[in-house]
Amino acid sequence: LKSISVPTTPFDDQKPGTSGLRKKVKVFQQNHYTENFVQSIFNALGCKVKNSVIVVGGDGRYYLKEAISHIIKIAAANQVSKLIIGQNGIISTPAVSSLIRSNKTTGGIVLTASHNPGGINNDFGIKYNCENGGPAPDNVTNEIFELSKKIKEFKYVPDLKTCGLIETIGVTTFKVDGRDFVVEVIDSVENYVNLMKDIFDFGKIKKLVNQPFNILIDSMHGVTGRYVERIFVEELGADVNKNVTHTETLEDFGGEHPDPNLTYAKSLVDKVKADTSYDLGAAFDGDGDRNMILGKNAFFVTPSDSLAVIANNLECIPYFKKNGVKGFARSMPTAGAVDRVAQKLGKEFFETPTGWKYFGNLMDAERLSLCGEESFGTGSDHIREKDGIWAVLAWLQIIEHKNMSVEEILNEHWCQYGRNFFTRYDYEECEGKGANDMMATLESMLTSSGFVGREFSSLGKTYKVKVGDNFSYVDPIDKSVAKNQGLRVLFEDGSRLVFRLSGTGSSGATVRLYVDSYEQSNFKNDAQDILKPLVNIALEMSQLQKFTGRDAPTVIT
Ligand code: VG1
Ligand code: CO
Repeated sequence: LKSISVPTTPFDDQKPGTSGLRKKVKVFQQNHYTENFVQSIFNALGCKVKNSVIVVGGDGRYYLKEAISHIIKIAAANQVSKLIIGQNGIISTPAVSSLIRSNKTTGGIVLTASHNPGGINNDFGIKYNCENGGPAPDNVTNEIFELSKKIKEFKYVPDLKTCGLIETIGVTTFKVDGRDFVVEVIDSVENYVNLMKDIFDFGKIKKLVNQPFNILIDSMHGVTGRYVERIFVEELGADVNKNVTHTETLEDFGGEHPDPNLTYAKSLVDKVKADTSYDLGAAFDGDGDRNMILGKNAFFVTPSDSLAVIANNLECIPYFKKNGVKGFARSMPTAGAVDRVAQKLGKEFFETPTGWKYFGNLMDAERLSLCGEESFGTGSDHIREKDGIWAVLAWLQIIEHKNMSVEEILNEHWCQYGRNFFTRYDYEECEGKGANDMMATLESMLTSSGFVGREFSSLGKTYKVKVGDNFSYVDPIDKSVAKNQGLRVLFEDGSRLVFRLSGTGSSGATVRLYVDSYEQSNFKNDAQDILKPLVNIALEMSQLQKFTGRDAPTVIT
């Protein structure tokens, strides 16, 4: 086979966001759009591409196969020596991370738009992960963007037949320009299942699941279906009819948002509420890196609390017994429950910008073992992505060890540490200008003299401003700086308001408002009630309704 060079013209909108390039499928389907971006990734890798090995996999959404076909033909022409591809192109995001690490590959290409809807009218995404298994850091994604704006040609092997190539497990070798080019199609789950067996005590979890401790695991028609069937049903003995649901991966996720929260995973919430025999409910997003944990009666565990509880109970998980526990971290908008655990256990603690890529350096430097985000992300240094199934297994291991219910574990935790009440309001797909103007106006107010010390009141509660800023982060390892990571208002009693614009949306602007406060009593109160005064203050301070025209959020978590 012979490679050719195809002349092309650049697109100006290929800037990767919080987690890769995410756009509507129809954008990726434009002539040369996908090819340009993939070639820009290889151009950014430079001399690392020749003889490289790259993992390729995605969450099963619409356009996956076409994208992989382009990737194969472009990789072959760029002298990549081998692609490791999941059967039918399917690999969860955490499993890609694991495969990169266990095969010591050059990197991986993850094809997902995560929790965004799929299908011909919805979203697709391409993300590059580096040799540590984590999302490429800002300097790499910036380089990819710069190159994408200047691209003049991409390399391609038009005659390489990709039809049927990734359907069966096995190795195919092609001769391209006189060199060997290998496509290895692998079982999507095996490597990941083995990793989980190394981390957890499956024997004990199996005993719990057969006790019977009744679980309901919802894959939301995303990529995790096959992982759930293999791990929970085959390995841990769960009942395929009673304990798992929506395990068939669909190109459009059944027409829903594959996002595990109280709004989009409502069918799980309703089922666990209606059937009180369920002791734990869990759901994952499209690509399998997010998780939601529910207890009996759909008792909701906030991701910020989930992280803190796992941090407080790591000793019952064999992986941490063996490797020890280094530091903890959370993203800035995540509520500070884990901070208190870190303090009590004498562990180093880090507060990073939103997005998993900021945890990788700390893990590689062996300063971080466990981290999480308020957006239903939890994970550890076993890989370099957040990991939904891992989080559920961690919870089951803890429940087995403590012999307590989910709610009892939370109550015990709050009694010991106090409770961080947290909520996030999302205003999805606002008009861009209004959202940007709101942020700019708010920023100038927050950073003006006289803002610190100002008092804001609502519903009989008054809060005094301690800090107002735009969060920036200096990576402790490589000293790189990430600026403009979210507007923060910190009050003297420890309560916080955070405003950010999403970096994963594919159209318009999504405003995220994060609100949290810390209480040492009234643990059983409803978070929405407790936080109402702060929410009112946030809306007033930002003039959100005036700028965006929205009088209510699209999602509350
Ligand atoms: C969102 C979340 C962030 C998460 C990111 C990727 O980003 O807020 O915490 O890391 O999605 O998650 P943003 O910029 O839209 O707020 V996923 O599950 O894509 O991998
Ligand atoms: Co995801």
